[in-house]
Amino acid sequence: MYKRKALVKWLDIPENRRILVISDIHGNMEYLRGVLDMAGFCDEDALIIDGDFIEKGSDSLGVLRYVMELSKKGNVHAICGNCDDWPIIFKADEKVDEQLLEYILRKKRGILWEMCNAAGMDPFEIESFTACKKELRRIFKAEWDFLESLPHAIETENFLFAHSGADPQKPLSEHLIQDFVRCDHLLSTDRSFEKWTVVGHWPVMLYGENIVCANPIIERARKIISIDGACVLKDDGQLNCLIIPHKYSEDFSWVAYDPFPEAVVMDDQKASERSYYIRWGDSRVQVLDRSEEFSRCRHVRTGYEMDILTKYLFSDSEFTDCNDCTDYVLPLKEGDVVRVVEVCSDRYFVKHKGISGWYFGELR
Ligand SMILES: [Mn+2]
Repeated sequence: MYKRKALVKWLDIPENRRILVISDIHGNMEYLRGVLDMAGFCDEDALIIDGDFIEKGSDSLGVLRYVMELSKKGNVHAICGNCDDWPIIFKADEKVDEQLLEYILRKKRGILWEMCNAAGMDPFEIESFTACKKELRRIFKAEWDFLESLPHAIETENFLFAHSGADPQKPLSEHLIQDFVRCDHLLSTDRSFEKWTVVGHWPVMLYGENIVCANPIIERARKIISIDGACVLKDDGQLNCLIIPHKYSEDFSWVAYDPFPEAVVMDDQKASERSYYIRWGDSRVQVLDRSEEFSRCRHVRTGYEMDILTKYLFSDSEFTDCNDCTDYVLPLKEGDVVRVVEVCSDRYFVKHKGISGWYFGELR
């Protein structure tokens, strides 16, 4: 499905314009508006939407239309991610259509689910998705045309923007779509680039073994900037916006949006000496002692023991998967400003400068 030739667009950005880069919005309008606001986005900026702006969240259609609206002014440029490549369904046969309908009914969200509902169709009443998709193609012509027109990478003098990566051994003109949208954990590969390569796709906290950090990772030696803060995907995720002062600058900064309330730390706290981050895909735990608020659990693969919020356990069984979690106790000083993700009876789960962890003191 991704073995087609990719579309690479050369972009002339006027000098002295800021370049803002956001990736993996995943249908979350609140985070998108929030981060644009924080960045002070205006018509004088160039804005790159680095793929995966729809799907997974609850407002794919809203975000798609908002990005389309922004794109009309000529300074906003969206790129196709693996979650935006839906026009491919019009090349699929009836067998695939059946699987698509199953997918829609199972997820109960995403662009197709939302389009069906917006068109007044009850997805559960659909008999043939083959007929349905033809209807959707007709009703949402502008949206489909826009998705179909998206490039898979944008190149400038010093930058390459692509959803997940690129192959430095290959000329850009020979890249397939999969080279740009399906390059998982780029930072774990040995790739390095001549031009700054800005990607999303792989939530940045997944590069951490023991500590959960949602901030962009800038690897100067390899010229890779990885910015996916896992908005929608992780409860404590954030939407990052990379700020490049102008097209020849390497003086990068960023802002991040999440909706968590701010509070001020009242007691000093030392970092825990050890910690672990249990994440999706490797989250099987054995529950050793279950109680109402927290349960003592052993991570099956590593044997690491920690307390996990009982509501983060996916089932009542002794062996279960769980939501992403960590036992890291943050180093904090009185007066530090934190963002409060979870309020518990004797502790808080907070974020401090993008890093998630526990705080056992008082907040004001
Ligand atoms: Mn992706």
